[in-house]
Amino acid sequence: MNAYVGKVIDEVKQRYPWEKEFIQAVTEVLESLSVVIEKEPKYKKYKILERIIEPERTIMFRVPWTDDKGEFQLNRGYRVEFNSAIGPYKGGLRFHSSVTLSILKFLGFEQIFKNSLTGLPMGGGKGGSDFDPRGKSDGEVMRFCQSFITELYRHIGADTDVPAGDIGVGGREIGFMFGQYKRITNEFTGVLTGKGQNWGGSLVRPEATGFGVVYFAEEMLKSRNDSLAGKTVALSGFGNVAWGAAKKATELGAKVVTLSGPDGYIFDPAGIQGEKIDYLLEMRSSGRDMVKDYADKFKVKFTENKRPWSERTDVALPCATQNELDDNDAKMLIKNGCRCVVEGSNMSSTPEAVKAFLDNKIMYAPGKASNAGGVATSGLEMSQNSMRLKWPKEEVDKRLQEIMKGIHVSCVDAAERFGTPGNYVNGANIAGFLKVADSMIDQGHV
Ligand code: 2IT
Repeated sequence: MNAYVGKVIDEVKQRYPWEKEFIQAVTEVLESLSVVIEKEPKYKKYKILERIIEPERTIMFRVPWTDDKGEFQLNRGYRVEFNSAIGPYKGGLRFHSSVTLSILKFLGFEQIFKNSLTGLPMGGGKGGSDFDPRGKSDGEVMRFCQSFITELYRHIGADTDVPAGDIGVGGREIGFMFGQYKRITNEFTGVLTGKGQNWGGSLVRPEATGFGVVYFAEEMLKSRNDSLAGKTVALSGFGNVAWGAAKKATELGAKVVTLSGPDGYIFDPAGIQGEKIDYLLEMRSSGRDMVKDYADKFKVKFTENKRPWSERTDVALPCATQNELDDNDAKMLIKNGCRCVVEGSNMSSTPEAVKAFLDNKIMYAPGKASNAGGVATSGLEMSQNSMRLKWPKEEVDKRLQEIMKGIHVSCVDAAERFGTPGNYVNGANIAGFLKVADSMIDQGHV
């Protein structure tokens, strides 16, 4: 590893020793950049690495709300405005009990490179709260969202910072937050994406992350004269990303056989298709967060407290959350003949799992490349909002497909140009970095 890169990684570890996920994300990206730094001394001269790993601004606040019994409740709210070199901060909000500043810094950092890869003018940001929507009533979720925005509204804006959904934040939450933002500011603007179809949302945005993952997988397979048709797919999660991925993979002729939740995973040998895919939406809106409901309804195998990676499949699409696929899982997948792993969640695989994939020449795509379809379509929603018009479904889907193809080409080209052909990790990190880093140099030391 390049000495400057090593020094910057060591400094992050010393400065923020408790930020485990953030250190993991920084280490992965910076290791990929070693070869770029060797070739291009300007990045060291302008201290780009030190600057790019420090958020431009971090907002932390308390979120008071009242539950249905009238009791006072309190959560912590955050927005990490990481990098605005190529556009307004853009990235989702996550509401989940596991949310910490480390998680949001890792997600915001990944978002910088992901957004750059889309080719659209979007900077990187992420936010959220340790609020857990599970088991909460609509009224409680609304009061929480209103309180959250009552603080956050002053920091965001259509040309400043445009949040969207992530885990625990879907159409309902975006609606409540948009309503409160509009009420406080007296402005109807594209300040959030993932909006409802009647009030500024883009068609295909709900499906976009999952569709994009599958379009990317298809591009990877195509580069080896192969395709998804006839392949068996292991999918994890059952939320928004898994839903879109199941839909599109099935449409392209693959058979999706697993789903997972916090309670375990299901195996459906007949394939998750048709009304079974629609049932994912019902499971999600029930707020129970249990995939066992699927097994009970469709009478298939449920395995408690396990992930689906021990099943024999050709392709794996992890679509649940970070570090959901470890060393052992990777080895099991490889042993069982899986040849293609495409991440739907952010940083799905641990560093050891990634190493196992690369060492074994598995086609592996990191989330920041393969799940960029979600934020890309958010970018398209912003464009439509600015123009005050709405594109038909076919137009949005066509643009999404083109963007995913473009990201695939960027990754392949950068990997090849910097000496590691076929390595999508290096390709994504390098291609995403160059545009942001050069923009930072152009704009001076700010
Ligand atoms: O991780 C992600 O890219 C998202 N949660 C979507 C962000 C967005 O602004 O649409």
